[in-house]
Amino acid sequence: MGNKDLVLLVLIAVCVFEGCYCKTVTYDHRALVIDGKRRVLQSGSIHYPRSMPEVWPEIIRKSKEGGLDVIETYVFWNNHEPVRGEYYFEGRFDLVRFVKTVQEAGLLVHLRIGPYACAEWNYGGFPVWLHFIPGIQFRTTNDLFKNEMKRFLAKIVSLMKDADLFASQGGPIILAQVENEYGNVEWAYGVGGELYVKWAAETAVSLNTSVPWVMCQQEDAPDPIINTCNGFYCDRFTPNSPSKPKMWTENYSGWFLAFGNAIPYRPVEDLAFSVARFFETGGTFQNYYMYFGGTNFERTAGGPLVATSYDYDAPIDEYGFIRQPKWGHLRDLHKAIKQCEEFLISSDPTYLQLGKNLEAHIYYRTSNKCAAFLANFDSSLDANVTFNGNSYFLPAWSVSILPDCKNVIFNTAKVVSQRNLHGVSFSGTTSVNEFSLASSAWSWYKEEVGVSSNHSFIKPGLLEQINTTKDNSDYLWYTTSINVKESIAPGQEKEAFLHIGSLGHAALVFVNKRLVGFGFGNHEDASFNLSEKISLNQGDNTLDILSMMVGLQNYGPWFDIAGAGIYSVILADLKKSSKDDLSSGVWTYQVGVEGEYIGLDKISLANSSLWIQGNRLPINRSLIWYKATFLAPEGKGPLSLDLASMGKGQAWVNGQSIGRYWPAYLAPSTGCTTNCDYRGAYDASKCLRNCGQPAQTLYHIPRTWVHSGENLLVLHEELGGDPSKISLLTRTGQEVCAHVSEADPPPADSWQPNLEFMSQSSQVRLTCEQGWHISMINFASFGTPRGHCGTFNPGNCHANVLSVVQQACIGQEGCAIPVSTARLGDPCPGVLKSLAIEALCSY
Ligand SMILES: *[C@@H]1O[C@H](CO)[C@@H](O)[C@H](O)[C@H]1NC(C)=O
Ligand SMILES: *[C@@H]1O[C@H](CO)[C@@H](O)[C@H](O)[C@H]1NC(C)=O
Ligand SMILES: *[C@@H]1O[C@H](CO)[C@@H](O)[C@H](O)[C@H]1NC(C)=O
Ligand SMILES: *[C@@H]1O[C@H](CO)[C@@H](O)[C@H](O)[C@H]1NC(C)=O
Ligand SMILES: *[C@@H]1O[C@H](CO)[C@@H](O)[C@H](O)[C@H]1NC(C)=O
Ligand SMILES: *[C@@H]1O[C@H](CO)[C@@H](O)[C@H](O)[C@H]1NC(C)=O
Ligand SMILES: *[C@@H]1O[C@H](CO)[C@@H](O)[C@H](O)[C@H]1NC(C)=O
Ligand SMILES: CC(=O)N[C@H]1CO[C@H](CO)[C@@H](O)[C@@H]1O
Repeated sequence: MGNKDLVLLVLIAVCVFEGCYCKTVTYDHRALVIDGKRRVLQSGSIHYPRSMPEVWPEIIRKSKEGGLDVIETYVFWNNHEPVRGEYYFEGRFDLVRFVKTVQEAGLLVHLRIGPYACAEWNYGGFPVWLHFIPGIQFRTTNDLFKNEMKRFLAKIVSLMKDADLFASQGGPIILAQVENEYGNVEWAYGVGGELYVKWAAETAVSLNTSVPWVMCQQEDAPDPIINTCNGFYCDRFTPNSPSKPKMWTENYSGWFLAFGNAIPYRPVEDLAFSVARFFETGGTFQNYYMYFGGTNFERTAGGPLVATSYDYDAPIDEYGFIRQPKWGHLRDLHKAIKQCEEFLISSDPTYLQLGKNLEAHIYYRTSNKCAAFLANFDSSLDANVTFNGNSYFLPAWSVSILPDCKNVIFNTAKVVSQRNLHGVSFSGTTSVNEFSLASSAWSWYKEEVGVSSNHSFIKPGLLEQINTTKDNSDYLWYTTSINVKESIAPGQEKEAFLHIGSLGHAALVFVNKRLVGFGFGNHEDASFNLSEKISLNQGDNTLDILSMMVGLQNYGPWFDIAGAGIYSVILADLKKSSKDDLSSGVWTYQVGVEGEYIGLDKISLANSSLWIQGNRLPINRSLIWYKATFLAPEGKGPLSLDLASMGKGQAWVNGQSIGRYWPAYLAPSTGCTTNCDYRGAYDASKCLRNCGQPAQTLYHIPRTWVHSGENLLVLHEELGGDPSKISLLTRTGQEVCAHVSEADPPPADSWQPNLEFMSQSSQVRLTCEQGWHISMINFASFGTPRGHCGTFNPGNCHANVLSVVQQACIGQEGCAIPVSTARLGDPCPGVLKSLAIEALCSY
C-alpha cells in the first residue's frame, strides 16, 4: 500500500467517523434535500423476501452499476408477524440485514412500511389473523385496525432506529411511506376513508423518523406528507402543494404475471421515454417498480392466481441475471440525467414549444449555461426540430438529453447498449444445461379423495373458505352425500346435473371418489361456475369437492372480505326437472389435504415406506404426490425446474417450498404481438407474449437451497401430469450482441463540458455477468452489416474485424471497441458505417 493509498484510507475513515453519513433529509418544491443539497435520484424496487440474502449483495451491486441511488422496498407484515405479537425477521425476512446490505453498497433506502403493501403479495401483506379480530374493518377509521396498524408501524420504526438505520443516525433510510395507493380506493370507504388518511399521516409523523414520509396515489395527503405518483407515465403529475417535490414511486418496468395470462413486457424505449419525460418536466425522484422482481416462494404470491415468477420484465431478471438491453439502456439514461443534475437542481424548467407534439424544457444554472430535454411525444411522426440555432432529429416518442443545450448525449429511442440474445433466463437452448429426472427415480403417494383424517368437522351449510382455513392451507374439502331413493335397475345409473358456484379460485369435483370436473377462475375474476353431468347409484353416493386457493386477494376496495370457496351446490334431476339445493345440507369439512397432515413435503419423510417405488409410475392422475432425488448440477448459478409436463400443484426442494405451479392453464390464444411498437402510450395489455401457452413452465430453485450430494424434490400434483419429463436447468452461457453506428453518440459517461464531445467516437461495449468471460466471437463486421442480433450478416460494405475484436475481448469479462475507422480501417470511405458483434459469454 502506497502513501497515497494510506492518505485516502485515513480520509475515508475520518469521513465515516466524523459522520459524513449522518444526514438530514428535508424537501422543497424541487427535490429531496439531503444535507442541504437538492438531489436527483434514481430508485428501484427490490423486495427482500423475493430472493435469498446470499444474493442480495450481487443484486444490489448490479442495481448500483445500473445507475440507481436508492433501493425501495415494502415491508411484509404477514410474514413478520405470523402470529399476533410473535415477530419473525430471519432468513430472507431479515429486514435489518437487507437495509444494511444496501448501506454497505453505498446506496440509500426508501422504506415503504405501509403496512398495506399490495405488491401481488398474499392478502396485500396483511396477516390473516387480523381478519379474525371481532369488529375489525381494514383501512378505515376503525380503532381495532388503527391500533394494530400503529403498533406495527412503531415496531418497524423502532427496529430501524435500534439498528441506527435512519439517515439522521448515519443510516441509509432517507424516505418512508405510510399506507399505499389508498387514493385509488378511498371513495369506497366514504368519510371513514378521509378520516383514516388524516390519521395515517399524523400517526406516521408522530413516529419521529426524522425523514420525510410519502403517500403514493394520495391526492389528499396532508402536509407534511408528500403525495407521489404511480403509473406508466407521471410527467403530467403535480403534487398537492407548491412546497412539495414531484416524485414518482412506481414506474412499472413491466407488469406482473398471473396463471392463465400471457406474459407482459414493456419495451425499454418506452420505459426510458417515460423516465426522461418525468425529469424533463420537473421530476427529481423516480422509482422502477420492479428493478428486480424475483420469485414468490412458498405461498407468498398474492391473488387471485398471481404466478410464482415475479420477473416483471425488470432490468434484473427473476434469476438475478442482467436483462439486456433494458438494464444497459436505462444505465445510459441514468448517466445522461446525472450529467444534468446540477442544472436540474438549480432551477425550474423553462418551457419551449417546438411544434406540434414537440417541446423543450430547459434548465438554467446561469443565464447562459443550461441543460435541455427535447421531446417528440407524437406516437408515429419523426421530426427535425430547431433548438438554440441547431437542428436535431427526434424520432417519434423519444426524448433527447443535451447537458449543455447543444450536444445530444442520449436519445431514449436509440438503444446502443448490448442486447442478450435470449431475453429471458433459461429460454435459450445452446447455453443451458439440462438434466432429466429419469422416471426410474420417482416414487409416489396416492392421496385419499375426501376427508381423511380426524381433523374433519361437520357443519350445516357451505362455509366461506378463508374464514375456515385461516389460510393455513390452500385446500378445503367440502364433503356430503347424495341419497338416491328411487330404485334403479342393477347395472344402471341415474344421470343428473351438478351445478356448483364458487367465489374462487379452483375446485376438483369427485362423485363416488371419481373425478368428474375441474373448475377455475382467472386473475381478473376468480369466481366460476361448474356444471357437470354425473351418474349416481341407488342409495348413498359421495360428493367430494376440493376447493383451492391460489393466493389471497391483494388489491381493491374491501379486498380483505372478498371471500373464496364454494357457495352453491345444486343437483338437477334430468328426468323430473326438479332441483335439489344441497347448499344448506350437512357438510363435512377438512382444512388441508392428507399429504399435508402426513408431512410428505418434509425431508424427514424422504425415506418413509409411505412412498411407493416401482416401474409403473402413475401419470395423468389427480391428487398424487411425487418424490425424486437429484444431484445438484455444478456451478454457483441459480437452477430452474422445467415443469411443463405437470398440471397444477406445489413443489418443494429439500423441504423448502419453491411455490405453486400451474402449467396446465394456457393463456388466451389471441392478444399477443411478436413485434411490439414502443411508440404510443403503454398499458399492461399492449405488449403480450406467449399467447396459447402456459404463463410459467420454469420454476426458480435458489442455489442456496441445494447442496452437494442428493437433494429431495417433492411435488403435490392436483390435476395430473407426467413427472418423468421434468428436467433441471442451469445456465452456462449467454449470447450477447451489439450494433452501434458511427453516428451514435459517444458513451454518456465520457461527456465533459467544454470538451469536443462529438469528436470522440461511439463504442460497442460488451459485458458478461461478473465472473463470466467472453469465450467466442460469433460475428464481427464493420461496414453496413444487416439483420438483427442473432441473425447478423455482412453487408455490401464489410471489413472483417474478427481478429481485432477477438484480441480485445476473448477471455475478458467485458470489452469496449471504438466504432472508428482509425481502429477498424475503412472498407468504404464516405459511407456511414456501423459495427456489429455477436459473442458468447461463458461461465
Ligand atoms: C416524538 O417527538 C415528540 C416531540 O419531541 C415526543 O413528544 C414524542 O413522544 C416522540 N414520539 C416518539 C414515538 O418517539
Ligand atoms: C430530418 O432531416 C434529415 C436531414 O436533413 C432528412 O433526411 C429527414 O428526412 C428529416 N426528417 C424529417 C422527419 O423531417
Ligand atoms: C386422530 O388424532 C389423534 C390424536 O390427535 C391421533 O393420535 C390419531 O393418530 C389421529 N388419527 C387419524 C386417523 O388421523
Ligand atoms: C354463476 O352463475 C350465477 C347464477 O347463475 C351467475 O349469477 C354468475 O354470474 C355466474 N358466475 C360466473 C363467473 O359465470
Ligand atoms: C367470515 O367471518 C366473519 C366473522 O368471523 C364474518 O363477519 C364474515 O362475513 C365472514 N366472511 C365471509 C366472506 O363469509
Ligand atoms: C434417506 O436415505 C438416504 C440413502 O440411504 C440417506 O442418504 C439419507 O440421509 C436418508 N434421509 C433421511 C432423512 O433419513
Ligand atoms: C389425462 O386424463 C384426462 C381425463 O382423465 C384426459 O382427458 C387426458 O387426455 C389425459 N391426458 C393424457 C396426456 O393422457
Ligand atoms: C397512476 C396510474 O396510472 N395508475 C395506474 C397503474 O396501473 C394500473 C394498472 O394498469 C392502473 O389501473 C392505474 O390506474
